[in-house]
Amino acid sequence: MASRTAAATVVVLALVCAVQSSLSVAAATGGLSPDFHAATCPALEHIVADHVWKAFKNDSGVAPALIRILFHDCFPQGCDASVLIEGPGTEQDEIPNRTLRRVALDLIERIRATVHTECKATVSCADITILATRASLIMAGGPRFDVTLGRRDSFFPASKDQVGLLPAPFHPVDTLIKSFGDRGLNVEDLVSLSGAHTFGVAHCPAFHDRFKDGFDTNPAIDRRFATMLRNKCAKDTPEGTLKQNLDVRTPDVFDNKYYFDLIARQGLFKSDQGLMNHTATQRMATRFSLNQDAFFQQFSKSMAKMVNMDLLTGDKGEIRARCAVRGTPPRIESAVTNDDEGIAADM
Ligand code: HEM
Ligand SMILES: *[C@@H]1O[C@H](CO)[C@@H](O)[C@H](O)[C@H]1NC(C)=O
Ligand SMILES: *[C@@H]1O[C@H](CO)[C@@H](O)[C@H](O)[C@H]1NC(C)=O
Ligand SMILES: CC(=O)N[C@H]1CO[C@H](CO)[C@@H](O)[C@@H]1O
Repeated sequence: MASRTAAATVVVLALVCAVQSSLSVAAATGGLSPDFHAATCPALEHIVADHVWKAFKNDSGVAPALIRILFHDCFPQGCDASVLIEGPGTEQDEIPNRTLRRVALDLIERIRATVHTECKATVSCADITILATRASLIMAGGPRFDVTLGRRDSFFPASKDQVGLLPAPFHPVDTLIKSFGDRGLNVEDLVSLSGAHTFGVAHCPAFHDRFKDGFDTNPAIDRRFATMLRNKCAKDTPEGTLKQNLDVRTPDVFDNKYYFDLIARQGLFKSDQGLMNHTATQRMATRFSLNQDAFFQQFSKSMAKMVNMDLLTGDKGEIRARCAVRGTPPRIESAVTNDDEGIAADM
């Protein structure tokens, strides 16, 4: 009898331990897991891959467009699809978001529609944005990064102040290190994630500081490159309509040529070129120019980190019915605050 009780106690203890350790794993990853949707939406990754491949075949620019949208989603208030909300007073209304590309925003919404038809509203726009970005990155030649799933969408766009946290192209490296640091991203993350400027485009207003009042000397820009940019942007009317490739060597491929550009002083933004001109970043940027595997490895690590910034999980936030349209948080008087999105649903 006593031994049966003891055995039962052992079993109970073992169960408690098992539950506790799975709880602490869940807590460590915020309740996310790689197979979060496996039972409720087994075809998810197929649906994503299918849509992304069609879009990529039509316009490979959808890959850089997606990863920039993801960065702009995650950095201000976390990866919660807040950047996808449209209308006055949203993030898309703020200057840094005015050049997010329609072709990628529409793709995300098309995927959302198919997924919700096949699986009901079980997958958030935030998870879809990440899966679509990952698929397109591989199509463009880039590395695969690990993702855990189960994010929820925000009820609210990020505030103007939060969007203001996004780094600017004219920022010196010290400022970039500080702004990434404030968001839990380190110097390795800054140097590798900036490598996303190895594909995609920019518009003249984003880089005319590099040649407007004489050629930039801090850090110095290649004179022929600067002359080319100045002549090109002289024809930019109406302002902001001309496009310039971020990577002059292989503009559409995700590779390490961006770091070659920096060595040749042909980084487009001050924020790019600065990485080759600051003691905290120069060695790593040089290493990435010499070793694409090293770049890809760090990039994957840093992406996996970025997509886990400040998530809404569990019953916080919502699964948005349309990515561009915010829902209405449940009305619970005591819990209604403006600065803690999702809390109402948490009650
Ligand atoms: C380090 C700080 C960063 C600054 C200052 C910065 C700034 C910018 C600016 C000004 C543009 C051009 C906007 C335009 O004129 O159209 C741009 C484009 C782009 N950025 Fe960044 N960015 C940064 C980091 C990142 C990160 C972390 C990623 C992704 C991991 C990223 C991915 C891209 C891509 C792919 C484009 C091209 C988008 C397209 O072709 O539609 N950037 N960035
Ligand atoms: C194909 O790409 C072009 C250029 O981005 C875009 O305007 C068009 O809507 C795309 N078509 C489809 C079917 O995605
Ligand atoms: C940065 O550039 C300036 C001039 O262009 C140069 O004198 C300085 O040594 C560079 N610093 C680093 C760390 O590369
Ligand atoms: C892609 C996109 O929707 N961009 C929007 C950014 O903000 C401007 C100004 O509000 C809108 O006109 C654009 O539609």
